[in-house]
Amino acid sequence: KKRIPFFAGNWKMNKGPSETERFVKELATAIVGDEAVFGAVKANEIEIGVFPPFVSLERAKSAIESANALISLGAQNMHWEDSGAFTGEVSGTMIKETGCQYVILGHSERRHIFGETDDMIEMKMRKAIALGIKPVLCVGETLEERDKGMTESVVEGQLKEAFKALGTPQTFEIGIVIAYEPVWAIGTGRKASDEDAQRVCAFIRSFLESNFDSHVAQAVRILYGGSVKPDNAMGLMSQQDIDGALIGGASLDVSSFIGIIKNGM
Ligand code: G2H
Repeated sequence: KKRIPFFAGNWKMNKGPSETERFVKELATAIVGDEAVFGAVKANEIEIGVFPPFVSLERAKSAIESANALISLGAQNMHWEDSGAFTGEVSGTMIKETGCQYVILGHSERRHIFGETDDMIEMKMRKAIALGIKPVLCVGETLEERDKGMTESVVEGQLKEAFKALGTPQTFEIGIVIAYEPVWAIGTGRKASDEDAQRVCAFIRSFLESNFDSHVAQAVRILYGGSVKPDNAMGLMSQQDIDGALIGGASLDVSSFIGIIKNGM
């Protein structure tokens, strides 16, 4: 695979500033302490990223800098406007100022618990790209949709909506990442089989090929997310079209996060 595998830890609503600082230090030490992992990160053969809650981003940034750690940073969400009367929201310009290179958009918990619509996600996609923040766009079907054989049509619909106004292949040069997260596999311990995950990720790549071009299809990294653990990372990561993992629960602990990276790289 020519694409650089990305191991992204989505912390969800876990770790405030102090815990974040401790964790990032510990993670940096673990990365440096493992020759294979450190060598690969330094050579730009793998990428490791963390996605803390908003209030912990700044602390994460300074801990990453002071440890000189090669860890990418992202937020878990953002608003599509720069500022204004949007109580409780945080803008893309703000997360950019705190040092985020990435932002997760359209995570299923945002879609299902907080009612985020395809339209909102599309506006966030456009804003993130305009600001130079790389979106990690999440797509995936529910169990009901899967049982009805609708996986591909649901995923295709979500992709179509998210990329609606992003018509040209050049848009992708920023480094858009797509994460396939079957909703029924998230935090449930029920990972999709390697073959199922591969099939949908290949479908996503073919969507990129037919809607943009083959260069985009070959360049975009597609991650799998949903109950990734150290013992299932190898099988997933050896699939042709899976270029990394979006890891929730198992990214909260340094040894399991490193375990996934080591087994998956
Ligand atoms: C899916 C994933 C991270 P978990 O949401 O985005 O979480 O690994 O806990 O299933």
